[in-house]
Amino acid sequence: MQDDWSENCPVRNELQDGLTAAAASISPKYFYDALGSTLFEAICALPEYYPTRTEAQIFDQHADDIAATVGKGVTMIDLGAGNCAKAARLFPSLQPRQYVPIDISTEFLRDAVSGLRQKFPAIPMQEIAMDFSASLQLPSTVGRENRLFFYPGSSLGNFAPDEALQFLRRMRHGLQLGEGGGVLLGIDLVKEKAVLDAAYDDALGVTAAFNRNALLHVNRLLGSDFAVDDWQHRGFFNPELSRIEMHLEARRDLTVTWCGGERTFRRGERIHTENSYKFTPDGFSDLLRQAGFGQARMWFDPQKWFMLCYARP
Ligand code: AVJ
Repeated sequence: MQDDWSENCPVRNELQDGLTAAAASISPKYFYDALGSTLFEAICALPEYYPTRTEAQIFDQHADDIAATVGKGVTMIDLGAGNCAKAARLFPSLQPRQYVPIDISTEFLRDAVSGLRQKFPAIPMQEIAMDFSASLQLPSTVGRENRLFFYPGSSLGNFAPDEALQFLRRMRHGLQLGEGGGVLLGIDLVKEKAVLDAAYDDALGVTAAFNRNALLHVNRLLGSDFAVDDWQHRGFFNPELSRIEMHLEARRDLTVTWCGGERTFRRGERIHTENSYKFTPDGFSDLLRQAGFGQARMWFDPQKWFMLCYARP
C-alpha cells in the first residue's frame, strides 16, 4: 500500500517541526489514515461518544425545517466527509445538485463515495482528496452557485478560536455573494466535565487506539520508529480553555529517531495530538458575526448537548 505522502516534504517538515518543538505536537489531521478513519467510525458508535448520535437526532428531528432553511438543489461541499454518512442522511430532504466530499484520507473516501454512488445514482458526485485546512481553493468543476459548506460533527472545534474565525471567513469567501450560499455546521456544546471526559477516554479504549494510531501513520510518513506501546492515551476536558485535549504520554524515557532527526522524551512527557473546542450558543453566535455571517439559525437536541447551525453572509 503506497502512501500518497511518502515523498511529501511539506508534510515531513510539519511533522518534524511539531515533534522537535519544546511542547511536542502532532496535528490531529494525522489521525486519518485508512485505519484511523475506521477507528473514528468505531468511536462514533461508542456509548460514551454522544456527538454523532446527538447530531443525527437533530438532523432527523428537524429534517423538514433544515431543508426549508437551506433550500433544495445546493452544491454540497462536505468538509472531512469520512464515510459520508452524515451528508447521506440529508440527501433525501436536501436533494443536492452536486455532492463534493473532501477528505484527507484518500482511500477511505474513494470507497465511501463508490458505495454512495450506487445508493444515490441521481446525485452527481466529485470527491476531492485534499488537506482543506491549508486552503479551500476548489477546482472549477465545483459549482459556484448555491454552495453549501457542510462541516458537521463539531470538526470546527479542532481549530483554536482565532483559527476557527479565519476558517469561517475562508468559507464565506468561497460563497458567491447574492447566490444563496451558506454553511451548515455541527457544533459541540459545553457540558458537564464527566460526560466530556468519558467521550474522549472511553472504557473500551477505542479512542486510545485512535490516538496511538497517529504514531503508526507518522512512522510511515516520516520513517520514524515510534513504538505504540511506549505511549499512553490521555483525553480530558480542560474547562479553563473550554476544550478537550488529547495527548500521548511517554511511559518511559525514550528517544524517537527518523531520517534527519530525533527527539528524546522523558517519562511522563506528552505529545499534544488534538484540541476539540466546546462552545456556548452565544459564544458561537459571536464568532459567526465576527466572521461576517449576519444571519444564523440554530437547532438543538432536547438536552442542548449539541447544536446544528445554518449561517449566511
Ligand atoms: C472529528 C474532530 C469532531 O473532536 O470529537 C473523536 C475527533 N477525537 N474522539 C472530535 C475525535 C477523539 C472528533 N472530530
